[in-house]
Amino acid sequence: MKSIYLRTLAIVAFLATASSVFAQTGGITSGAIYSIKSKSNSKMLDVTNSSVDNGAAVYSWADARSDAQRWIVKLISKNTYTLTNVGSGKFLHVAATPADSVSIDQFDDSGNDYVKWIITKAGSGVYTLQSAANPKFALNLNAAGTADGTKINLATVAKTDVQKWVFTKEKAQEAAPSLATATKAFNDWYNGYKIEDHKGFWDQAEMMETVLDAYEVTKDPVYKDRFAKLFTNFITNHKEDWMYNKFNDDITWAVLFSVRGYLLTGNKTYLDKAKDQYDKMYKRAFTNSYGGGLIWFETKTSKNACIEGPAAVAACYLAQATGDNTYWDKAVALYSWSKIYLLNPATGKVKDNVDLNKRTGLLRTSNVSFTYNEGTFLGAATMLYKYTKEATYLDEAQKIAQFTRDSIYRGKVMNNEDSGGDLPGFKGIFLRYARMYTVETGKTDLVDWLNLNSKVAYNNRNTYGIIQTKWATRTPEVAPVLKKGFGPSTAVSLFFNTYPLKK
Ligand code: 7K2
Repeated sequence: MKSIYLRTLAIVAFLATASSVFAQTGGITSGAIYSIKSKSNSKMLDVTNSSVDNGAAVYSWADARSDAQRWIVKLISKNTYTLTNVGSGKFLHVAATPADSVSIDQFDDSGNDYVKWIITKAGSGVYTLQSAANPKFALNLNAAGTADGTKINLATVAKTDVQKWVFTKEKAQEAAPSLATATKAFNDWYNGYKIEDHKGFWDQAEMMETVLDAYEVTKDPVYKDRFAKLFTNFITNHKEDWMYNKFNDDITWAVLFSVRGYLLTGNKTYLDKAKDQYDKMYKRAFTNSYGGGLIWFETKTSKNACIEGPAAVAACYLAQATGDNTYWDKAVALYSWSKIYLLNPATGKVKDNVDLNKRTGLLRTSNVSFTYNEGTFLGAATMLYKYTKEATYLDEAQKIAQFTRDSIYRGKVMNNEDSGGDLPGFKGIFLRYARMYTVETGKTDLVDWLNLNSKVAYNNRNTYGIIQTKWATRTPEVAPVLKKGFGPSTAVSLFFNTYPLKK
């Protein structure tokens, strides 16, 4: 999807034509894009967390080549300019009546002097910026800070390095979501975390699904080859028979990469594995307690959305792959049972699990909902709609999609599920089914929201190109290390599952 990139170019072209009547500050091309670096700490003038909101603070951060660190500099009158952030389209803005220590943020174009800056040359490529609202005050790096996140504010004009800014002209670059940004993010993640050396079970299974997502949308054989290696490694690490693992959900996540692997490549080895392990899992997991459904962990009593949802989806895929209609029966039964305890069809909320209250003997349903469960039920509803043509499934799929967007995130960028071993990887699972829902039903209600998530997440990458699972928070400058790639895989899933979607 090229539209955001083209929009940036269009803004640049528009701004470039508007200016030439006034005297320009030497070396500044009106309408061009610049990165702006503090001469004091060599870090970038950057919008906090790549926010697209009015009032977001501007601070100083390591150069990650993010569009949140690039500014379109436009001449307004003699030596006076506005600076528009490329990531957000908002203006560099004085947050209150100019005075010492007043904050700098971004805001809509007010047209007044609070968004205007007098730019003066202070050396080769080096400039000072005084506020047009009161030129006694200049753009200033607070307390000569060197840490990422050092505040930018106003201070009384002083000709020191904390008020000197190095301007570098930059070319427009692609914004996410696009194939190019997805590919870059994939490589930085996959190589940075050495995903092929990772020995995990369910987290590895879901990262393998992300590799399949990349293959499914690009058809690039490089991903097929990577998946083949990952599959071989998985068997080496976890043996041919996975039943030693008592988590029924773990088996099912691995069945998902196996059956999808078959459907996308035609490799029969993957299908044989999927069928064998699914059938064994189902046999040990199904019980009649609470009227049906699958037990999450062999020796526990709870029935969890994280097994019912994936098992319903896997059954749909197995039915498609084998032509054996009893898998459809299983999918319908698991979904129908889940509607009693876990999926609220009126709101689209998927609750985490149902369990026995050991004291009262009554059932107790947890009230918490996670993105991965919203995702697998979105997938199951979509696949069962396609199979049965019953509009109820479509209606429920739409409710689930909208619940996730509106009730969990209020239409904002997804910025949670960051703590604990498992949670950081959940959102990547949701995204795969968000694409399935959009492509298979033609419903476009998620598309704008997913594009927003992609753009902000990509602009929040660190200098290693890594994006942590909190997509609305700038990724700290920590070198990727082995075994922590699950959280950062979610942005890769986000990009590949979003860029093909059209409104
Ligand atoms: O309690 C379950 C589930 O209901 C809940 O949503 C999540 C998050 O935690 C577990 S599921 C995570 C498991 C995935 N399979 C392998 C296990 O190691 C892991 O606990 O609270």
